[in-house]
Amino acid sequence: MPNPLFDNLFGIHAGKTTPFLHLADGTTISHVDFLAVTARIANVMTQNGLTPGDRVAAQVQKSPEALALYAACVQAGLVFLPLNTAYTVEELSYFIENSGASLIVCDERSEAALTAVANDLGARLETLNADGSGTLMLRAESMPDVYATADREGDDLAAFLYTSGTTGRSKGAMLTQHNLLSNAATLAKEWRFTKDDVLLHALPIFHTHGLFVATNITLAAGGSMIFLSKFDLDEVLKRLPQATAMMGVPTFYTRLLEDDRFTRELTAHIRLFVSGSAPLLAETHIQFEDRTGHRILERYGMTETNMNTSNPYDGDRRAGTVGFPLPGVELKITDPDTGDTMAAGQVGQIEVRGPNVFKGYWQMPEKTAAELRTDGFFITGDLGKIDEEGYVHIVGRNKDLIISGGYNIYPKEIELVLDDQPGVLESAVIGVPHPDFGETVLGILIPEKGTAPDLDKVEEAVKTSLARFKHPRKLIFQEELPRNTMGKVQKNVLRDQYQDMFAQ
Ligand code: MCA
Ligand code: AMP
Repeated sequence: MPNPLFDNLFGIHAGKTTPFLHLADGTTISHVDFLAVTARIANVMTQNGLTPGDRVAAQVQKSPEALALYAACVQAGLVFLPLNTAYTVEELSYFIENSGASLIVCDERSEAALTAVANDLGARLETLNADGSGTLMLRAESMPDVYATADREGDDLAAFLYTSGTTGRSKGAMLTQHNLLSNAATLAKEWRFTKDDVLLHALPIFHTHGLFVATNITLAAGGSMIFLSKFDLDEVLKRLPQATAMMGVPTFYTRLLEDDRFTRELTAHIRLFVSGSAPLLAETHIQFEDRTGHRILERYGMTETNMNTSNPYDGDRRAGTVGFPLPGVELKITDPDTGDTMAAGQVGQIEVRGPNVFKGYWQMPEKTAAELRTDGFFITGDLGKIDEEGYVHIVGRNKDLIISGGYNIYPKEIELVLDDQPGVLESAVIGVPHPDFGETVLGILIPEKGTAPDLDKVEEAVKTSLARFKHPRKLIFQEELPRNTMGKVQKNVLRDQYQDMFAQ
């Protein structure tokens, strides 16, 4: 029975005893062993009563078992919903409830807090810890290591990835099997991945970059991964000589460049460095080439679309650009007011269409209609232009978004928490340049007349509600916010005012 995503990424490796994952402790996991664990987990989920189309919400540390959980969801036809390990229980509750998950998989440490959420929903709960322990694997051990792969069509859902919005409410982007498979196949080909590739994988696996771009491409090409639990500079430097490719957010590359051990010799075995998720400064690109002789290949994508553009593998990888639309992807620049296509060289909003573009937001038809046109073009919210040679440049954002170390942060979500605090009249959250994270979060508080909000209490409230990476790195008071004649807060004025706040 067909299941395109499983068959083409996982099933094709049946019987292969060659390594799929190289772990930090020097051991490896073969494709055969990985598939056996995958089947065992799929059996646990079926025994839990899950059937194709059900959602599985997972907030688990990066581990081979966590990756097998993703594979098992694909094999059993379940919709995988990976969640950032930094999310608070408050944030998680929303995602779990909104998605109507039938199974929650979490670290033992969150079990108590999430049991109530699971009970409310009538969902099952299994635990999976960083070392592979927990109820999920305990039950998996006694399960058969084969599983009758669920029948799926290309248009069936494979994953939900939650992405925040300018209104502060997160939306579940529905990605189909075909969205994921078509993009993996295109990228593997464009970036010349083969079975001989060894990808240094230091990204988290709860986002598009680490899960779909890095992992799916490696699987599509039949290569292997040095699978590190996180980006640890020493470990990455140690493992680079064994890898042929690496993918990262710009912070990975600036951190490497800051270390003298990062040399041309150390990267001699690598054939490709890829950067994305946030803008790579042209100066980082140039500095990287000077140090290593490698030109980083920058590409551009989104949760809703997977990857849209890429600099060329052969040809000029141009600093400050995100290259050309991928084969099968149409990209146009339109006037944000009229939607009309703009002439070459002019700046407008970026719209994309192709097999990579998601199906819509889960149970949010109005939001889907606002961003996904009936003709299939998706309005990305990014501002850009196409130059005379066809290279796409991203020049800004038409959405209020901060990208810190590759994580997206929507100011509205933080402002809602700040505005709620006693003594706070209103607030504005902005992104300002940061040497390590690219951008970081600054919170500006306007106190109510005659009051002085308690900063400790404000910080405590932020901590309870929001993941650590969203916390303002600094909170400052101001008497009032700059506004235009329409009364809209002029965040550009604030950004200019505080742009050197974290400068080195
Ligand atoms: C960790 N912290 C952060 C971030 N990461 N704060 C702001 N922004 C971050 N990105 C917190 C930590 O909890 C810690 O808190 C403090 O900041 C410093 O931590 P540090 O040890 O320096 O951080 P780290 O653990 O080394 O992590 C930094 C990182 C990581 C390696 C850059 O954030 C990372 O792996 N980022 C990749 C994100 C990613 O995969 N994005 C792809 C999204 P405390 O001070 O309390 O200790 S997919 C996407 O965007 C699209 C589709 C695309 O195109 O790819
Ligand atoms: P996400 O919501 O995590 O899917 O983030 C997608 C956003 O990240 C895009 O809309 C862009 O604003 C940004 N992004 C991704 N890749 C790049 C890149 N190479 N250069 C600039 N911005 C990027």
